[in-house]
Amino acid sequence: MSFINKNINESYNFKFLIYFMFKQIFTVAILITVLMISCNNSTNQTDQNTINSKQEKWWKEAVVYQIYPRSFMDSNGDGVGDLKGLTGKLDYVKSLGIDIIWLNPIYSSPNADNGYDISNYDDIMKEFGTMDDFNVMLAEMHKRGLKLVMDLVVNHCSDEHEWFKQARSSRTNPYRNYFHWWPAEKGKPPFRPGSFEVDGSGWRFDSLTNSYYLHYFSYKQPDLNWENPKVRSEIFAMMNRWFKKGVDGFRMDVIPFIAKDTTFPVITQKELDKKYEGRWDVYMASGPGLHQYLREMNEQVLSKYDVMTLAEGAGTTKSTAMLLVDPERKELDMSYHFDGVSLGYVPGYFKKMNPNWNLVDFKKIYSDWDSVFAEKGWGTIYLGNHDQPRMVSRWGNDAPEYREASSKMLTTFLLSMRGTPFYYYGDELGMTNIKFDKIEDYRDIETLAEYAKIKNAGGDLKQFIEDQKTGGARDNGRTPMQWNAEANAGFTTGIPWLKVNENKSEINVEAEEKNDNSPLKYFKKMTGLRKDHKDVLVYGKYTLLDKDNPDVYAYTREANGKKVLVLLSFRKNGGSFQLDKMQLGEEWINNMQPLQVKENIISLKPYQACIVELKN
Ligand code: TEU
Ligand code: CA
Repeated sequence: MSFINKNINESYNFKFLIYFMFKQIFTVAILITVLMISCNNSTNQTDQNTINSKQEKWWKEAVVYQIYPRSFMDSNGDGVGDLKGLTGKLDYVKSLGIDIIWLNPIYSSPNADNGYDISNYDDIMKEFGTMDDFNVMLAEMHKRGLKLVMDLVVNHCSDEHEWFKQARSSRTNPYRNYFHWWPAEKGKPPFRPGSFEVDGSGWRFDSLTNSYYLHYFSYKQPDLNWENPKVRSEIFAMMNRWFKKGVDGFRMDVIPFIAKDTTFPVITQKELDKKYEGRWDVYMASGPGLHQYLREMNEQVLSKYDVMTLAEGAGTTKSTAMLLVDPERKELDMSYHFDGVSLGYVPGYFKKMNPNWNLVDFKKIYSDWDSVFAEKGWGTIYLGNHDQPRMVSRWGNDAPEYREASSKMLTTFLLSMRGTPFYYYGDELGMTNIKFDKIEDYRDIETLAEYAKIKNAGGDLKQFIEDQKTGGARDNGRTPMQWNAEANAGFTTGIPWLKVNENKSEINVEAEEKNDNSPLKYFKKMTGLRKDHKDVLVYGKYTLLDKDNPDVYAYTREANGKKVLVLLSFRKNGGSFQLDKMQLGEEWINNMQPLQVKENIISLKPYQACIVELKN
């Protein structure tokens, strides 16, 4: 019995031992598994976090092509570009390798400021066509996989908009409060600048109701009162209507200007200098309501669609830009700054460009802005648009021997930086400033107003005309697209609304399609490269190298163990770059082969640009 018992006991003990061992192993295994899962989870969590903050989005990977519709293609010979004309050119646009078209305003407008003065947000400008033309155009874009971003101009409308006609009719009209008024019995309103006005004032006296109204731009562009909830809901409803039609986003004109201090305090120059670096655009914008308005907009409109939004960042700075685009704040997606395009102006003159602008400062601006969005948010990059002269004339060199090289170099820059590139129509051809010799050739309200100001002050008008040739005159960037070498560059059979550049005989789509070395072909290569290497060229980390080099802009982009060196000569004397321990690998692109390397020094030819892989 005992034996049996013993046996039983022993066998019991043995079984227990086995059971115990298994249990231990099992527990340890479970513990390890649990630990592993939790570890894994936490790495997943961090990965998730970094992915979240750098979340991939179609609008981050896109190249945006900006079209100034007035100047792209005229279909009916009235000298003004139109929607039908544009629709007919969509195969060309698609062939560029771009993804999104941003169209300047095409809504009904009396055109005091070429569509930035809207008289009806729900209709198409007569000169541009009809709503049917719009529907066809949008369908044709979508058919080709192109998205459409419209311009949203809601800081102001036109004085010919029904809202303003009503508002000005009497002080008790229900629309009165859609705008900002200053009753004349209170005396003159405190100074606010009005761009595009010869007297420089942002207030205009309206005798009908013995009041002044506010207009940050011309008197034909009265500012809307965003403090009025009715204004906000009208605008949100209008945006919803356009999104329901299928548009893919909005570029928001001077959006920080919608919120301002409407007690209109007097500000001294000293205060302006001290608190706002002397910048009116900062002082007049980004008022307390701004982020509330944008969050409402996001909630009531933007969050309902997969769309892209871009703040034209007038009045924002590096420290306030993130407030607009931090994804967690649920406002907008991207913004664009003016620091880059404001560089090099001679103080005290209207957009007079210093020909010896400083490349070191240029690099610092773009590098600092890259770091603003390094962890979250997303930036943009551009060198030209409808408010700027042509990029090759301003930042490159439009002399015949350097024009092609320097425009390719600038294209390399724009398409190899982090941030969504905004590329202006015609820059792919290397189109240049038109450099008008007489004021009669200009059409732009801004240039005409500045000219009149100088004339009234008895200033140097000749000098002004000279300065506008390289500096800022906006019409330099608005001349008709150069399709071929024929009369009016194939843009119109009539008289173009703005003169066509004489250099159309060499600089045009037809000629550049035939030439494998043209800026046009180069642009297509660059859009392809950005797509093929989106990990590095879109999302990759950016690092500035050799920051004090006065001639060369050098940086690396890297991701997932891959790293490239971007070298850009911004000067007609070329420039050099010290490789140190860097080992060059495969060349991705080069606007002027070969790359000269001797004893670890790369010598760049004038305006040479290349992207080359680094082995270490
Ligand atoms: O421009 C905004 C702006 O800040 C302008 O003052 C711009 O800096 C100016 O054109 C530079 O000379 C936007 C539009 O892009 C512009 O075309 C409009 O004229 C303006 O708003 C008013 O809507
Ligand atoms: Ca037309």
